[in-house]
Amino acid sequence: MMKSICTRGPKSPISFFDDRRPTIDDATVVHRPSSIVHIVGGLPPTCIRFSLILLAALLLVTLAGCGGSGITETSRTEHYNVQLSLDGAGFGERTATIDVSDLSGKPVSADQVVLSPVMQQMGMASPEVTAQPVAPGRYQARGEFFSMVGEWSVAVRVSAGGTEETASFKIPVKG
Ligand SMILES: [Cu+2]
Repeated sequence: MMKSICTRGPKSPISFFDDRRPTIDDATVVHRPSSIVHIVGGLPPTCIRFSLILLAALLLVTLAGCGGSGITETSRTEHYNVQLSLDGAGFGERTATIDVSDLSGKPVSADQVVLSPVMQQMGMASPEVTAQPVAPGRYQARGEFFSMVGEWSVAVRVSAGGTEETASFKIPVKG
């Protein structure tokens, strides 16, 4: 992509991106003080813009691909809106933040909020974790919720005023 848009004559600084063998001309380009600014400075403006967009896109893909990015999902039960935020949907220890509000948006102070990760296709389950209150309507739990790549479902059981409601979340785990 880069090549088709950016390629000009063989002596242009763009020859960086060519995969042909280096020539003397290329060598002089390569051996110039090669700061990013220097390289980018030699490109036509459309190329610079395109390169920056490409760079940003690559960064996003990289972040999303390694399970390092967070996930936030919401789910409604009979009386509550429940939001589950995970700092990542991969293996290892994760932090889950659960926000519980009533249908008018007021934070719910629950007696207990329990997180229960299950992988239904395989009949697998991770240990349940009781979340601790950290702010009005907000609960937090840490644990190794996921141990396998695939679709997990996380049930969040909210107990308040003697009744219990369960919010379900589908979490794609990438490992
Ligand atoms: Cu499994």
